[in-house]
Amino acid sequence: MKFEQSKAAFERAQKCIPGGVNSPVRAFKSVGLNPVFVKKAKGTVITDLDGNQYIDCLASWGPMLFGHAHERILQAISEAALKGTSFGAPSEYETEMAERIIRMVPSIELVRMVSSGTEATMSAIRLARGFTGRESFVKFAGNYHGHGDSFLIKAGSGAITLGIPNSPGITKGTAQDTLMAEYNNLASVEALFLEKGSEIAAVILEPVCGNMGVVVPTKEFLQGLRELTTKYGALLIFDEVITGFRLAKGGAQEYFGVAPDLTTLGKIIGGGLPVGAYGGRKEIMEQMAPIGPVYQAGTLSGNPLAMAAGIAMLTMIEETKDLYTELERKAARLEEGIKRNLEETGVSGVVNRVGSMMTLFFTEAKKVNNLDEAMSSDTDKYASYFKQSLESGIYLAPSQFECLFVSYAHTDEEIDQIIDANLQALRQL
Ligand code: KE4
Repeated sequence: MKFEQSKAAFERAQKCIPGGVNSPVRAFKSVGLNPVFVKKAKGTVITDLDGNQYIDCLASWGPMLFGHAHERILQAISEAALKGTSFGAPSEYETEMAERIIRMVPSIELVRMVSSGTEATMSAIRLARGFTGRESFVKFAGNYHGHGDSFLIKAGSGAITLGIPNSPGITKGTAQDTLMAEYNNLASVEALFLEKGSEIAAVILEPVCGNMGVVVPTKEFLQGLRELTTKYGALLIFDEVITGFRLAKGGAQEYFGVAPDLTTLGKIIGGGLPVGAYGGRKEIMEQMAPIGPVYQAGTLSGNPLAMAAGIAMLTMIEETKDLYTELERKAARLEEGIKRNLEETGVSGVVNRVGSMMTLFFTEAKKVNNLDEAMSSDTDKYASYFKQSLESGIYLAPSQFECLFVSYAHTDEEIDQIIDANLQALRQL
């Protein structure tokens, strides 16, 4: 494959954008390559500036549940655009979107739209603090909840990928209110509550981790967090920016049968346009201005184009009766193929999967259930694997600590192509 056009585009971008990218993990730094610049994407196929084509396994980090540029989404956006692109005034698009989210996620009784997952999680923590009158909250090492100040402590995703889990610029005052626990280790949370229970406003987590790579919660872990937070009067917040509508219509909370007090959403609900949302129990959400004292606002919150795309996406989710069985079938086929390849080549690896999100960890460890075990992975090996996969026309996450996403649009033939490319890439290691 040739990458001349992307290389030139990257050089040009670096002259006017820090690192040439608007989000660090896109820079391909941890895989030691120049990023490919995308010319277009349709269905499961991405085409870069040099005309190289890839089967997409990144889904724009999650939103593309039905593949890129789906005609239903494009139609909805273009129809909405003809009526205006932003009003700064209420529109029924927002109400329709809110009604769908409430119908599909039973724990959500009221929901507020924002423009990114970061805004959703920042607002949810502020709300939890306002509702409880407490200042601290618990997060888990390796979880990523966007780039809000209080979250960039032992954060996952691009933060661990680039080796900056604790970002400069976060004040001591902010950091002291962020209490850190270990994922899948209920005792580490219990210890915090025993010591500071009356100060803890909330526990926030990815109900299935995507940002240290896929790490699956034990049932007892989620159930235990539900009981602990109820016991101490803290709120349980599920950050479902990745898992929302991906693992089930009602997200991870439906998949595992544990209901949080607040839920944050993003990615899929925007159909690729900038959207986030947070919602939950009425008595909590009614603390939000203008009816309550907790403030949050946004010029483009509930933007009509983003709402139209989201409504089309959620409508397709509700209409597609075999969506989750097909996602499960295709992803299981891929997982089995990768595990067969690991066996055949003798490469050490762990595959973690829930539904259509999975990660192949290049580790000698027998399991990956928390950040320490995820960090035992050989990132140089992942970089070689990524490069070989790209050359074979498979577009993966440019980081060991992210997900591979299967979409409803992937055909069985494409799944088999991904398995074949995986075998070639493992053989090169
Ligand atoms: P955004 O602000 O990027 O829309 O959402 C932040 C966020 C919040 N919560 C979870 C569980 C998330 O995964 C994210 C964002 N995910 C990363 C990739 N895993 C976004 C990719 C990027 O940073 O470019």
